[in-house]
Amino acid sequence: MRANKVPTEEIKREPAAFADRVTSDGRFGRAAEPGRYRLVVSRACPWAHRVVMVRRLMGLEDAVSLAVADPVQEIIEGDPHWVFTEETGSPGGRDPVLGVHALREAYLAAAPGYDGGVSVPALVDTGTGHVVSNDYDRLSTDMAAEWGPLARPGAPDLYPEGLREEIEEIGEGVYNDVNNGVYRTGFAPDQERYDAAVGRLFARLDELEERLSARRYLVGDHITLADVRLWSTLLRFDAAYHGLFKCNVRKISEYPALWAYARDLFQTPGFGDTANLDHIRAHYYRVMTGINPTGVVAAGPDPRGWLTPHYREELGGSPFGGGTAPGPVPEGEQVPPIG
Ligand SMILES: N[C@@H](CCC(=O)N[C@@H](CS)C(=O)NCC(=O)O)C(=O)O
Repeated sequence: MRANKVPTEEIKREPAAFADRVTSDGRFGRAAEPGRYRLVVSRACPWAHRVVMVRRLMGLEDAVSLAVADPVQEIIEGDPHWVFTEETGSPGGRDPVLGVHALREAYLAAAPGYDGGVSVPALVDTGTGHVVSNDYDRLSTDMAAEWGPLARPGAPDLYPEGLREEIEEIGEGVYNDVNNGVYRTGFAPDQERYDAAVGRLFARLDELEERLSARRYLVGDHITLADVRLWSTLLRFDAAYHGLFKCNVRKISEYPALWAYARDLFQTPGFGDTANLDHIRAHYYRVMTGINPTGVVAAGPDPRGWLTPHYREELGGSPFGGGTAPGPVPEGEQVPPIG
């Protein structure tokens, strides 16, 4: 998909080009030595956001550092590219640790001549400057389940062994119809494919609405990866997908249970304190000129709705199970508060 081109075919996603696995014991080749890896993200990107949330929920901030790209990609050789800029906190327009302006430099360092997509999230080895993984799903599950010894005391079990099957089963429908469904809807090349995608999206949201009417979290009775995966799309829905992607049968704020669930998580440490709605709006509306040629950014909705009471405690469950909430967001990683 090229965000700045008018879509002519259905969106296709390729397998991740770099998929080295990093675990605390290094059993797949790379060990998660503290300070060795840098996670490059955009606050706008829902796939990167999952890894940002897992990193924070697990307390891996000291183990793996964070580089935040400008939400508005720069056009380099005709394609939008993630870059570091002064405006978004990178002095001289370079990431201070990796020394690069464009993320693609780390891709090219790892694979000279590489001409595939350059995406976030990307895990970069600070020793070599090489990207080692842009596999967002593996990065989030591995950080949740394989970085244990580096995690904070009280970190939740986001991927409990006994619930993995259910998490993956829910995740498949959420991925196809919601996470990727909003992109299939927004980049539909014709009416027929739009109708199919938008129909599946709202059928799945209706089903999730019912499920979440009776239970606080998607699987089990505390936060799991299933919630992280769904929430990153819910956060962006009314601000970007509803208007720009024509996902406008309903807003999330018109679904009583889904909206209360989304607010509950927003107000839980690890979720809302990693959310930047300005970056989200700027990225989607300004970069996706194939479907928004003027690049004009929509103003709404009023973000203060995220802070209203949700009353979801009444359903039972507790966000961190036997664990505890993460502490304050580290200096330099704060997002602008709402309101
Ligand atoms: N690369 C992954 C997902 C990550 C992703 O799509 N990231 C977007 C931002 S939300 C990106 O970096 N796109 C730039 C590109 O692929 O050229 C996939 O397609 O499965």
